[in-house]
Amino acid sequence: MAKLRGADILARALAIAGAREIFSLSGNQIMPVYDAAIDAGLHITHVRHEGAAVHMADAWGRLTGEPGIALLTGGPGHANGIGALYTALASESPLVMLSGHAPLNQLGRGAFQEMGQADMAVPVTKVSFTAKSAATLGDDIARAMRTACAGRPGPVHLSLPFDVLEQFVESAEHGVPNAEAFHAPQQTLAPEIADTVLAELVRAKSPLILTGPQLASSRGRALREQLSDATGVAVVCMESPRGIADPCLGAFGDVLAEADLIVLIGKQPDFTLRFAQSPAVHAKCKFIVIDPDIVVLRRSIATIELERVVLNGVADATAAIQSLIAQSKNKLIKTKTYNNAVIDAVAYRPVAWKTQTTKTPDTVHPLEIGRIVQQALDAADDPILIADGGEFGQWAQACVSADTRVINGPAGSIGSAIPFAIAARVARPNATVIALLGDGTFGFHMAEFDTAVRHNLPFVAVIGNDACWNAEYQIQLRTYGKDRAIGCELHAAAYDQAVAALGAHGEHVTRAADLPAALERAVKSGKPACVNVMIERLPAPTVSRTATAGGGAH
Ligand SMILES: Cc1ncc(C[n+]2csc(CCOP(=O)(O)OP(=O)(O)O)c2C)c(N)n1
Ligand SMILES: [Mg+2]
Repeated sequence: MAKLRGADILARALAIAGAREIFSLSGNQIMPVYDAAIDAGLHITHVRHEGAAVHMADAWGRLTGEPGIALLTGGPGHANGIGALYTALASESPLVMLSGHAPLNQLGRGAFQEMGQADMAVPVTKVSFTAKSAATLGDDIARAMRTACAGRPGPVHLSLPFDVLEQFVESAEHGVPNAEAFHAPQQTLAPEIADTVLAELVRAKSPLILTGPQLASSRGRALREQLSDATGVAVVCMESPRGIADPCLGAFGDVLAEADLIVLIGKQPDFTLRFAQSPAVHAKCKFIVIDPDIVVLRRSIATIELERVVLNGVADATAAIQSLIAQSKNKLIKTKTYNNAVIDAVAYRPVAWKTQTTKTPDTVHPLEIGRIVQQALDAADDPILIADGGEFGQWAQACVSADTRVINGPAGSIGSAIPFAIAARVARPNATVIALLGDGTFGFHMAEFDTAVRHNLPFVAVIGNDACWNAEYQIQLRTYGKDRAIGCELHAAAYDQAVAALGAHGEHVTRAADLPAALERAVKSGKPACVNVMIERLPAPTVSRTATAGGGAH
């Protein structure tokens, strides 16, 4: 009978699950998996920092709906990956972080890189555990992948002790589960409950449906549009740490308080929704809460207060939406005036934004960058927008859009844009990927330009370079005064030259008139590219019909 190593079982299990792309940084503890990857036909994108591998797995999860796989070495490699899990957790993105681990038979004796890895990952994962034997490793992988996608999607961690990876088992049949074992069961919304939700939506004067970041993908967007068409009720997806003040949601904050019924589908009434309290939400507004997780559901009801919750239920967000669409049976609930008010508010941007230009010489206004990048995205067959960073990231999210967008999300954690862009090219090899990010943010994973060059994964990073950690600088100006600004200055660094030295294409732009040609050269270079655009230090936009164009604190 054929003998298989634990590492072979792992690699075969991933292949059976369809997870052929692995984002990884090598290390002693995982070299058996690299070896096994050859026979299992797995492809490895080898990065320059473990955090980048986890961000890539995160973007993969969001873009494909299947768990992204990050493979890190044990101890310090594992520790480097932990921070990036938080971004994925908050964005409800399915991924599996596999980390090498000291051998089980050496634990407690000071093994090389011995560390309580599973414990370390607990706060930033749905489930975190350590494999115990080669014979059960296949089931472990299946459980990890199922869990990542089940209910509210999110990251899962599995540590892989070296002796487990090297251990032999007698037969493949016992070790590698079949394909079904990797798929998560769905929690559906019973038709009677869906009927009750629909009846409440009909009864309400100004109903609104809110979803969480899980529904931010292009698949999610399509589902939201179907739900809105079927019910005549606006469906708004929230995926920003600025919550109702997310400039991408326009003047949404202006109309939210008029809602008399809010249906939360997998959306938590957390800080982004100002805990569902007045004045952001009307004190008399009623709620229907549907959540895949009973613990989160209970917490949400307590936050909102029981007497305001007319109905609650446990169901997966996508399954709940599908059930509502099915039960509406195309008997369109008459579109309400409030629905149009919400759509108008979300689409609202100050008129002045269409023409606004910079006031400072040798700089470009973020809105000018946005207009030019939008044209490039609109001209592409398969555009993917990535946005990340402080004040510039907020501008980018407010004024640039694409059907497929990946942002740093509710975690408010900057730095993931370059890994996101690279993973987007792995997931969609023919896509035009444009990332907009601040100069501070660019520095986090600048070395991944080398990864993109080595793996031939072209994308364009457009930096809004204000030589500053401006988001924090603006806090200092607002809160402590101009003469109390400290520590947040950066050089107006030549990031374009830095990436050129790594084999990528670089452009430096100080005038809006030069940007279209620079961007075109960057896209056409066929290389990973950085367009380093000098900008003013502007506060992030606040979009409200009562605020002045282009300014305002947040
Ligand atoms: C991982 C992480 N570290 C620090 C912060 C705090 N932070 C938020 S925005 C920001 C400044 C970002 O600078 P840059 O990318 O240049 O954008 P700018 O605000 O200058 O437009 C900082 C430090 C954060 N959100 N996440
Ligand atoms: Mg900056």
